[in-house]
Amino acid sequence: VEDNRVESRGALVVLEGLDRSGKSSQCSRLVSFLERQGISAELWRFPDRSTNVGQMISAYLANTSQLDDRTIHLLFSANRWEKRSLMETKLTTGTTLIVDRYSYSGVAFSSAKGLDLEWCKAPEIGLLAPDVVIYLDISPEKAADRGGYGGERYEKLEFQKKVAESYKVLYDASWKVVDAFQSIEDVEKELQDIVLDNPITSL
Ligand code: DGP
Ligand code: NA
Ligand code: NA
Repeated sequence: VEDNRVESRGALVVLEGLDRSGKSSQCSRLVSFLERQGISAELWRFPDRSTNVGQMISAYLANTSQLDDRTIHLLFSANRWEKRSLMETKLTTGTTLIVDRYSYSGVAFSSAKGLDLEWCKAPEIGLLAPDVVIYLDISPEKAADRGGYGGERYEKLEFQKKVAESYKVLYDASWKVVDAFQSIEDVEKELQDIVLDNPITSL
């Protein structure tokens, strides 16, 4: 049997949302689903704590190091930049990337601290543009009720409220918004439909 599939690039699919919106588990479910469909897919996440820059970010989030707001902003951005070329290689060789947080987190979390929005966006310019942005929508109160805030720096209701406001400012009509307060299975199904509806990952 001849394999007639055209060698095509993968899609860059980004999931965004508040802490405890369910992003991480939905990202892994989505990758498994795509693999079952015969689509080459990988789960990526930012911050990628495995690099030297990522370890600085991790220490900052754990409150074991203190950094100036602009300094940590640029480190988060650098963490995406250091992965850019590998990301591009994966996409051009046909692997779809499901990415748990990206530039929107960078801008939403830092502007929630009061940093200027345009200043926050600047270091993100030139990173690869997502094909699909999915926002897992949950109110800060409901996310907090889920429990399991791990005690990292940003995992506090008052701050998450500000992040939610920042995401509203960043929102644009191309985003797919999914109600993250549904059952895990319902969210999962919506994500599958969104990704299969995209021209790059459609079968
Ligand atoms: P996570 O590993 O997805 O739980 O992310 C760790 C925390 O860091 C989480 O509270 C979200 C936040 N975060 C993720 N990306 C960025 C970023 O680029 N900038 C800032 N300031 N915070 C970020
Ligand atoms: Na977190
Ligand atoms: Na992340």
